[in-house]
Amino acid sequence: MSVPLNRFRGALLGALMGDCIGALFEGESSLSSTSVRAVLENLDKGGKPKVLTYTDDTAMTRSMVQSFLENKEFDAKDLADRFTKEYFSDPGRGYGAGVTQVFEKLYSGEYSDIFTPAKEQFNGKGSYGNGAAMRAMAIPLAFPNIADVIEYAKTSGKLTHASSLGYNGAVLQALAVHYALQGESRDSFLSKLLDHMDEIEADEKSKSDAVELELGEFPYRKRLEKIKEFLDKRCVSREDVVDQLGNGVAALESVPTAIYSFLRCMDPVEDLPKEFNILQRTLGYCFLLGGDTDTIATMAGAIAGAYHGDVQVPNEWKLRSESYEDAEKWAEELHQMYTSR
Ligand code: 8NA
Ligand code: MG
Ligand code: MG
Ligand code: MG
Repeated sequence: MSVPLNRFRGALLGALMGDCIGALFEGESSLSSTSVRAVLENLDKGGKPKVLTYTDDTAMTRSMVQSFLENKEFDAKDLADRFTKEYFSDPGRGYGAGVTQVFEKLYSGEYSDIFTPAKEQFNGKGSYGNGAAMRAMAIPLAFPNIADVIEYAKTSGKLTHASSLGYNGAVLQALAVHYALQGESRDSFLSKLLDHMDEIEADEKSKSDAVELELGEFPYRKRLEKIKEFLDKRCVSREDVVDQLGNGVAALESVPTAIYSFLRCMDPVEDLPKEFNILQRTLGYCFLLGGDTDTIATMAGAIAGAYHGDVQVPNEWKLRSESYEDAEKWAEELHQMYTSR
């Protein structure tokens, strides 16, 4: 399957802009559309751009990309080493409150199994945060085979997120980027994700983790069904989206929201400038939802960028995103690697 280079550039730049710009709004519970518009319009003003720094989302994605490009294959030990090294060289990127303990344990050298520190998180329950999902986009850009995408998303997720809610969120995000790269139509995109989650959430651990958290079985599939229901309605308020899909740091509260934002924003959105293209609209919509804006926007930006390509990347937004040159260079290298497989 040949995928054009512009989709790789779109995915990496979409994710980067979502993180860098989204970090300006992160943690705000109720954002007025006027204040979001004011910030976004300011980005377009030109002049000497103030660079917006990326956060943990991009820092971890960068480690994934560099590992794949250097090793030309998936290597979990190398990923664990890179995450740890990156965290200790630049700890101020806004990492989740729990995950830093994983890096400290890996750094200590006292663990012979690289997956054990993640298993010890949250009294042995493992993290269900969105930290595994926020970086998972790197996998479908390096590995075209769907079975590889699923396996590597799960395994790389388990390095930090041992709860199935955490790593299954990473699998879902990786699959969404995979199908967006293929340019799958809106309906078949969602039904493919539903079919996958039906299988992925059927194992005993997925079932018992979800039940223990009082979510019932197949929590991701249920949210994808809610997305379908929302898309079939003419008008769904952002309050309902936040209420039913979420906007929080849990993977279940953010990965489906990112997928919905991508699909929803193929149609016009009120409260955003009419001249916005679909990628800008998708990112803007994620910001308007509030909550974990950088992470939801980085995930939606990866999916929308993979789908629409870099023609929709606004230059002013790109120029303000830290290290966008790396994203452009890596897009070419990943594209070459992907195409040669
Ligand atoms: P994590 O593994 O520490 O999980 C994130 C948070 O989720 C934890 O700190 C807990 O509050 C909660 N959590 C996860 N699992 C459990 C559990 N089993 N029981 C109870 N609570 C749980 O880190 P992560 O890598 O998943 O975090 C990613 C998020 O952190 C991203 O949104 C990222 O942007 C960053 N973040 C930073 C800030 C900030 O202001 N610096 C704010 C929010 C999020
Ligand atoms: Mg972040
Ligand atoms: Mg942050
Ligand atoms: Mg975040």
